Amino acid sequence: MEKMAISDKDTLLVIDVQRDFCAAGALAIPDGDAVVPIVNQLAQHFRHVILTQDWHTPGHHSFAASHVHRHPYETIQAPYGEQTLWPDHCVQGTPGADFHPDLDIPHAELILRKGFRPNIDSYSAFLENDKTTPTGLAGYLRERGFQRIFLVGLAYDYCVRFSAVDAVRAGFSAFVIEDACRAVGLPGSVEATGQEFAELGVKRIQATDIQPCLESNFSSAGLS
Ligand code: VGL
Ligand code: ZN
Repeated sequence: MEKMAISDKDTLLVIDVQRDFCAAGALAIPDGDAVVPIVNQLAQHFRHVILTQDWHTPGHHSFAASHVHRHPYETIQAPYGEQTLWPDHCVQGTPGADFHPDLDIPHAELILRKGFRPNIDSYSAFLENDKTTPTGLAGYLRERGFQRIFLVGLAYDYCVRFSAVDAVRAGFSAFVIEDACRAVGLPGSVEATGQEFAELGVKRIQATDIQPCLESNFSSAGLS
């Protein structure tokens, strides 16, 4: 495919590149750390970058330990529908909730926190898992005039998936840069992600499909 030139109307949405999703983290995603250099490099080609941060209260409803006789990766019926249970992770203000120490995107313009309501999880950067509570991101993106959203980060089959799908539903074009993502990989989760992307028109691309921006390094000091 012809390389895609990135414009001022595009934004890179970096999903949950946090310690707890990387090696030795509480919810370590296989090979999760591998996205960091790829994301750092990609971010050089985008003037506009947004980071998301999974940001749970202690004892969050999505934690298996918050429910009696429940184990991580089981599914429960929440008032808003099915909810997978996870190990305690990304608790507000803890080291595990920090961004990966090697993530290097000083020009990121917004850090959007999600999953901070004790009784609702939020995989998507747009809508919480009840599918109705907005995070405000769609309004932010619209107000700033962004049209195309490029997604990278963790995890491909959860937060990247739900964010990409909701981006399209909110009227944006969504491009998931697949080699800049890694998956949790629960049974069927990656296959379901590909299927849903195809159904909804989320496009799947590779980092090499992005036209390198030759004119400037956006993270360098002095950029207006
Ligand atoms: C995520 C499970 C629980 C993710 C967040 O970032 O994909 N997955 N919380
Ligand atoms: Zn979470």
